[in-house]
Amino acid sequence: MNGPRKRTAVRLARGLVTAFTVVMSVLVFSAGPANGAGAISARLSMRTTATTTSGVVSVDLPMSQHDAQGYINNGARIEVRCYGDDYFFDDQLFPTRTFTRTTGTPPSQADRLWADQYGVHLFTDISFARGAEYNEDLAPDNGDEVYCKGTWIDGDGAVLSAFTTVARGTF
Ligand SMILES: [Ca+2]
Ligand SMILES: [Ca+2]
Ligand SMILES: [Ca+2]
Repeated sequence: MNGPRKRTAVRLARGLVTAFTVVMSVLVFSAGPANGAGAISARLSMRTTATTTSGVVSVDLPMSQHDAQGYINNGARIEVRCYGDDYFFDDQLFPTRTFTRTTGTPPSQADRLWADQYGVHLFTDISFARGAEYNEDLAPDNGDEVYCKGTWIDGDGAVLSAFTTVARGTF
């Protein structure tokens, strides 16, 4: 190989090394925590039949599907607590429910914790007999006010929480 062509080849090789280094840097950066959980939202809808009251709670954390699946695989969980809204003290209506990657495996359809292109999602339908746990004000003509809190705890212990709005009815 003569002089100029050899220098061109060396420049090309250096260029390839530089390009490879840049790509590796981007990959390492995107694998870090910068793109993880930063926001959380929670919603509640109450449904009643003559005999049953159920609280349908959903919790969402927007992030990439890659991060969402990574968090779930590494032990992230979502805890759901529901409260009766009162003037002085909002008592918790039933023990804390915890949802993990094993939640919602068949045959359960009522509880699902999953990752998709929009982030991490929880859906759960928590039912009790009507007049039982969700009946937080006991006088016969007292309606009930229920809200829930969704708490995200990732595998490293980082916590994010969100409250739902208050649902009102005779639960
Ligand atoms: Ca109340
Ligand atoms: Ca109450
Ligand atoms: Ca009541």
